[in-house]
Amino acid sequence: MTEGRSFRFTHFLSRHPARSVVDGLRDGGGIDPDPALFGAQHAAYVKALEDIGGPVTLLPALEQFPDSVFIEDPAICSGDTAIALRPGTVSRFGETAELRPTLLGIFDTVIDLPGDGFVDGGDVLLTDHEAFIGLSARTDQTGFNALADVLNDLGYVARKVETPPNILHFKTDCGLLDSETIFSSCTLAATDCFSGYRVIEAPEGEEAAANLIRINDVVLLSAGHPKTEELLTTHGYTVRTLDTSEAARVDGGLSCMSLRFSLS
Ligand code: CIR
Repeated sequence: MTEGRSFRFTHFLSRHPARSVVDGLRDGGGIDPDPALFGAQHAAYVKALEDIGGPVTLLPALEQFPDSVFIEDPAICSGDTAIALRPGTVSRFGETAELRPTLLGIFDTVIDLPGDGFVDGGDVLLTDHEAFIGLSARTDQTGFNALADVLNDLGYVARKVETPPNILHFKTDCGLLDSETIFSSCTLAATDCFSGYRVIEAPEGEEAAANLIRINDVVLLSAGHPKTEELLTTHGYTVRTLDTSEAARVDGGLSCMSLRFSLS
């Protein structure tokens, strides 16, 4: 049963932000996140996952990895399978090894990304039958080839996308709304990478809203995007907003802070 597998989830994995998140990677400098406020926003995020989805396995902070709260990047999950990835930036290389034992305890199958290419989970958007994989500063062609093969065996056809420059991850600028519909920044949508899908574009000035996540019957949206909230509500989606100001200070958003899956 693959219908709806891209947004119907029963379980979640998340990792508490470390105090070292103040050293998290970010484009162009910018002020540090406040670890206490980040912790509070993360707790609200976890609560929302529990409310609309199900149990969240909350892993402890990893102080040696400032960006480890962004647990989406070292792995991909689909059904009873997890794929342990190779993140494409040196300070995050070790996150996969930290996460792997947890994956082994949850999933029937854990596949290590074959070869020596790099993929960040933030560059992969799964629909029910396709996998959009964005080449980026973190995800390379070798990684794409390896992941495409693995995902093919799980019933996904891979689509390669050239993520426009200045966009960190493919999913920085898009999110799934339902099996046929993708919410995207105008910049990403203009590449025509979503042909075959209905696309709803982020209103002008609200591009950061694009990193939303659909979980069961609810769309989680970053707070502070009133035009997007109204647009999505008008389209019939049930929207819940969450404050992600501290994640945004280190280039993170809603999708990066959990792995979402459905166990049989
Ligand atoms: C990084 O640059 O790796 C982190 N500061 C942000 C990662 C955000 N992850 C994501 O969009 N999937």
